[in-house]
Amino acid sequence: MKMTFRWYGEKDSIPLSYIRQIPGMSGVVTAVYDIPVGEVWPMDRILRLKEFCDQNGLEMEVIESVPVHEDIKLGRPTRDRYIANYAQTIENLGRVGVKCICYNFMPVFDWLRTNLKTEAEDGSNSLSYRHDELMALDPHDLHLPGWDESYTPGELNALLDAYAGMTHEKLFENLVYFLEGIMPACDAAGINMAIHPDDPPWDMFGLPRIITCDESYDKLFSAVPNPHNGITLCTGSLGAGRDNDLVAMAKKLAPRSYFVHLRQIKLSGELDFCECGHLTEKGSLDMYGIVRALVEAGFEGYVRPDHGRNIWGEDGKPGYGLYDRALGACYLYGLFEAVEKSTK
Ligand code: CS2
Ligand code: MN
Repeated sequence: MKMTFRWYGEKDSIPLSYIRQIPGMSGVVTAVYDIPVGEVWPMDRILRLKEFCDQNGLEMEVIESVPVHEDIKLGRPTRDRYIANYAQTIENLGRVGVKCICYNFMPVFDWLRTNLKTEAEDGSNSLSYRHDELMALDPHDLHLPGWDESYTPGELNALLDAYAGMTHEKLFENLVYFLEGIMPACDAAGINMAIHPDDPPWDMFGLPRIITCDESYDKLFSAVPNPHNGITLCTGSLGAGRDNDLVAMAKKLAPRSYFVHLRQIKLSGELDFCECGHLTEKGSLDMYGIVRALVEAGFEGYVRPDHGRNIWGEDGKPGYGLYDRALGACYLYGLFEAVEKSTK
């Protein structure tokens, strides 16, 4: 296992010099953030990022994310150009030693929450989701904190219209088309693709979501068996799905899990949840059981603590402050050490 930490590049308020001081850190998970989605990441930008990491003694073997252009998800004729660009970015990243690329295939929106600062009894705060509140929102006029607000209202409406009639089957076919298009570049570069599950793992505003449960992965691997077609096992995303048994999934999916996001959530009601500290006793997910299942199944990929709370007066980027993720990293590192030593 290699423990990593997400770093939002030069604009991140958390310096790499702090990240390297977190015990057990092998590297950071980062990205080039200011190239428009769909365009090739130029070599000089990638090298600059890599140089920052090198200077701070941190590896840059995982990229999160190289975003997928909506035209690819929609299956528009323009997708071939974007897929070729994506393949070129893979080639460029391979040249600097990147081994794994995290991406997602959610239409229009990435993760969705209804409150970014839900107060807990101990005075900390974190992200939470209330299904009734989300359903009351109008996707055409959405003002949700945290989600990608780079669309203008006009663009957003046009995009939502373009998805009208999109089915799960069609979206899945478009994912397969994309993967088949980039697998040769992954083979050549030695890079594993790691699809992030949908968060939360159910349809949103009538938009289909297709990476939500165990069967999604059976379908994914049988459609594209190439071993470079892998996954990011995100416990907090999948864990909101009440039928998902994360310990069983970790065991089964370990060989294709090149990247693992360990995020803890506390479930309530039928679909609601609140993110919380990483410890097993703090939430609904058995972190110890998940780590044990991964280790026993021979997992050797990258791990990072996913989404921390705001603690100690920090007012961090939602889910991505320093303190609680650092605590999470140490706790998770300890779980891995104990399980690895006891299973030898
Ligand atoms: C991440 C996702 O912050 C998060 O919730 O787990 O945003 C993730 O980076 C993307 O979905 C992966 O493409
Ligand atoms: Mn995640």
